[in-house]
Amino acid sequence: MKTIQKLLLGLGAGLLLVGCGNNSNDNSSGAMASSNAEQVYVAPGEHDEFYAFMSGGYSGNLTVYGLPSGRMFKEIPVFSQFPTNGYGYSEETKAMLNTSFGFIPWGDSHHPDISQTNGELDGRWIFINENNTPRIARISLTTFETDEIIEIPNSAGNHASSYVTENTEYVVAGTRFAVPNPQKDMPIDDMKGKFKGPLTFIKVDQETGHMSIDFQLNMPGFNYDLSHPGRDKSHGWFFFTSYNTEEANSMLEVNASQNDKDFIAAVNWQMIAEYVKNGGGTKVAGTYAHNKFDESTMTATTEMKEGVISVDPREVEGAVYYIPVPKSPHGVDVDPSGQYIIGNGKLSTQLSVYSFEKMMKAIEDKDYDGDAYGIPILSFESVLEGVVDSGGLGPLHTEFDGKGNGYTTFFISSEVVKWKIGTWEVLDRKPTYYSVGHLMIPGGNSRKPYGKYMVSLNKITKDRYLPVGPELEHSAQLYDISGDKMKLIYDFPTHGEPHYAAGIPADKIKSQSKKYYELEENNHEYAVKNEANTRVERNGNEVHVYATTVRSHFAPDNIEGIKVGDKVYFHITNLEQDFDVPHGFAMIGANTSEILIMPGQTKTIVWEPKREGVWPFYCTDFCSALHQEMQGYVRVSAKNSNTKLRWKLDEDWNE
Ligand code: RUQ
Ligand code: CUA
Repeated sequence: MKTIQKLLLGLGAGLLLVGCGNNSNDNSSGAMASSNAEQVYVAPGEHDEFYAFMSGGYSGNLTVYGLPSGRMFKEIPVFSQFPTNGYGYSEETKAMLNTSFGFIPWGDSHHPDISQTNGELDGRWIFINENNTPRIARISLTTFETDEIIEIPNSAGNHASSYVTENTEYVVAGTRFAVPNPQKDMPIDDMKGKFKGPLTFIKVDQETGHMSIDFQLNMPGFNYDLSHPGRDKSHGWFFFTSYNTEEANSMLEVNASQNDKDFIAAVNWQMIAEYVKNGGGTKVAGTYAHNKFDESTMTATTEMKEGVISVDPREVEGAVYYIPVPKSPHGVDVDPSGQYIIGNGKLSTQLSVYSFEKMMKAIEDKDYDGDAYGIPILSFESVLEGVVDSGGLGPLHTEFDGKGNGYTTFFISSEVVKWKIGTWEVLDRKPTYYSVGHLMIPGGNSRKPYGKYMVSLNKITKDRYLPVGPELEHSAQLYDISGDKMKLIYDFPTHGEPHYAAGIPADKIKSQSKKYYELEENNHEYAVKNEANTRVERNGNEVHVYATTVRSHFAPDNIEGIKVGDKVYFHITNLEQDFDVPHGFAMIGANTSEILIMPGQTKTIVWEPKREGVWPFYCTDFCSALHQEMQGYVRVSAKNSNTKLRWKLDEDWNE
C-alpha cells in the first residue's frame, strides 16, 4: 500500500473518532449557558444584528439567516426550481434556468460574495456560483431575488468562484476540472498537457449589475479549486489555488498527491484586462446562456451567446506566476490589508503565509524556480513570509476579524484556530462539531471585516440535533470572537450544504429592502391593473386569462368555454399595494406549478385541462379572514363542443 493511502485511511479513522459522540462542549451548561443564551437571544419583535447569506450547496439556492439568532428568514431560489414561490416553474422565471445544455432544474451552489466598493461591503448585490453546470448568479439585495445568471463556457466544476474584486469590477470563475478547451472527443489518458484550466473574468456593469464575460485565461490543465482577490495594495491581482498539478486523470486521492508542492496562481487581471481592451487575445468558441430577469416586465429572457476572448497566459508577460504551495491546497485567502496571502496543503498542519511585497520583489528579481508550461514559478522561500504552526490537521479556509487575527478551519482535527497576523503565533483553538469546512466572519472577505461573530459551517452533524433518519441538515456554530478567546455560543442547522456564506451588518441593507412592487411600474406583457380590464382571450387552442387578485377574490372567478386540449395561461396580477400581502394560485391538475404572486406583481402558470368538468382553483396563501372564500371555477367542455367563451365576477357574464 502506498504511504499516501495509509495516511488517508488514517485520517479517515481519525475523523470517525472525532465524530463519535464527542459532547464535551466547554460551555454547554450551567451559568455559562445562560449567558450564551442571552448573547444569541433576539427578543420577540427585535431584529438581528447581521444578515448571513448561506450557500445552499446541493439545494442550488441561497438561504438568508439572522445573526446571532440563527433564524432562517428566506430561501432565495437561484439555480433550482423552487416550489414555494414557483421560481423556475412560472412562465416568467423558467428562462433563468436555461443553459447551453438545455433547461436545468437543479444546481449546486457554493460561494456567495457580496458586492464591494473600495474594498467594503456595499450591499448592492450578492453573487453565487453554480459548480456543476458552470454559472454565476447575481441576486439583488433590494428584492432578494435572482436577477441574472450567466453561464461560463469552456469550464467544468465552477468552484474557484464567485469572488469579486474590491470595486466589483469583476466577478471571477475558475474551472475545478481541467478539460479539453475547446471541448472535443479525445482519449482521457492523453489529458496531460492537453487539457486546460480556464479562469474566467466577468465584468460587472456598475449601474445595472449586468455581467459580461471579458476574457478567459487559458491556464495549464491543473484543477483550480478556490480563489480570492487581492485588495488594497494587492488590488489588481487575483489568487487561485490549484491541485492535481500531476494532471492525473484517475484515482486522484492518490495520484494527485504525488508532487510535494502544487501552486497558487497569481494573476494580474488589470494587466490582462488592459491587454484585452487593446485588442489582445483570441476569440474562441464557447456557447453560453445569459439569462436576465427584467424587474419592469417581471420576465426573464435567455440570450444564447457564442464565443469568448481567450488569453494564453504566456502572451502577457509579467501577468501570471505560480507560487509553490504545500501539496493539495484548498482555500487561498487574503488578509484585509492585502499584504498576506494564505495557502495551505490540505494534508498539512502548517499554514503558509506569503507576502505580496515579497512576491513583487521576486517577480522583479526574476527569482524563479523553473516554470510550468512557460509560466514562471516563483521561488517558495523568497515569497514565503511566515508559517503558522497550527497543530491542527486538514486546514481549509481562513477569515479575518479586522483586528489583526486570522481564523483557520481544520477539517480533520475539527477545529478553528485563531492566529496572529505578523507573529504567526497560535492564540486560541476551539473544537467544532463536526469537521468544519468554511467559516464566515461578516465582511471577512473585504478590507473591513466586522469581527464580532464567526460562524463555522460544519460538514458533519451526527448527534447535534434530534435524529431525523439518515439524512441530516448541516450544522452551523456561532462563536463570539469579540474577546481574546473564541466562545462557542450557539448551534443551528442550515439548509443544504453551506459551502461558504457572506455576512453583512443588517443596517447596511435592511432599509433598502423592497416592500412591494409598484403596480404603476408593472410592465408585464399580460398585466391588468384593475378588475374592469380582466378578460379571457382565445387564440386557437391557446387561452389567455388576464386575471387579478385582491383580498379576497379573483377576477374573473368563473370561466366557461375552455376545452379539453386547450393550453390555458393564467396571468395573475396581484393588485395589492401593501407590504407582505401575497396571493397564491393553484389550479387542480396543473402540471407546471402553483405560484405565489407578490403585491403589484404578475405571474403566469399554464394549465392543460385533461378532462371535461367544472374544475376549481383557489388562493394558496392565507391572505385574509375570508381566504377560504378566495376561489373560482373553470368549466371545461369537450374538445369539439361549442360552449361559449365567457367569464364573470359576481353577476354578469362577459364575453
Ligand atoms: S468548498 S469546505 Cu468552498 Cu465548495 Cu471548501
Ligand atoms: Cu388570497 Cu388567500
